[in-house]
Amino acid sequence: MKMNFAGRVLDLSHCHVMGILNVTPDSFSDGGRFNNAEAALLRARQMVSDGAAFIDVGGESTRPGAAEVSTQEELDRVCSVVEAIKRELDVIVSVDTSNPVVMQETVKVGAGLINDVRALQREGAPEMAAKAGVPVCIMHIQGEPENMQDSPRYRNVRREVSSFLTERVRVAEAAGVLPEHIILDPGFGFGKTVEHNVQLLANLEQMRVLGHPLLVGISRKSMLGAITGREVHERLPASLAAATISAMKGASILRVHDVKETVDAVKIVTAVKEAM
Ligand code: 7PJ
Repeated sequence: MKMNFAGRVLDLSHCHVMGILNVTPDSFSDGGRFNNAEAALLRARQMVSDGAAFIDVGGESTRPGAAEVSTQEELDRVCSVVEAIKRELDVIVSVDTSNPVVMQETVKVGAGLINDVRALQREGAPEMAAKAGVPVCIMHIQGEPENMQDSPRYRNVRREVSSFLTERVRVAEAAGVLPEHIILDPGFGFGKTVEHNVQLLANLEQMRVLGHPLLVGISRKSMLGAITGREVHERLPASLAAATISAMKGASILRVHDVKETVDAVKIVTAVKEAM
């Protein structure tokens, strides 16, 4: 299961770690400390030396209730950082965006993966993802980031997440996205209660029947806080447990804040899986 990320080929039958690099002024778990290119590069360098295969650069906060950001603002936050990372580091740069203009401009400067938490639902996004010619992560979301946690509701969360993703894959492919460029993500915390999230994690292996590699983003999320009673900066053990479960159940990419620790957990999973 190999995938080509703008020239860098990765075997997604093994699990890889994606480090989160927020370049928003208000990112909740790194406090927006990395909002200039130099500081962002410093953080990226550390994550690469800790073993990250991807750096996910995000210029739009998608936490519940966050304000919308203009195209120009998002471009200003993200482009120079993507460019700087590509110039200096040997890593795949992923860009966390739903904006087709940001997709286009960041791929031009070297981004190798489009990570869209809105599953290419914005006008022109499927066509732009196709034109960009790089892999794309399609994530499940119920509602919009602004209102998604108001009252998440499902009759059968597993079935509804799967059918949403199947439909978005159909739309992406109809616009010209290659099937071998599609990664899927159940979207932990995006329009889901704690119970919904636990259901999805418990049955993650079932999502592999959709036939695409899986990406999981669960690091420090509120469901882990709800279960353990821990504040966001005390969620490393819970995050590692969730990462380990995800990797055991077949996730190909783990999107995390704590790269070094997660890389160790993944090494254990990979060794155990090879002996199974
Ligand atoms: C995710 C993401 C996720 C993907 C965020 C946070 C919220 N992208 N971007 N999957 N979450 N693909 O990190 O807590 O779960 S932002």
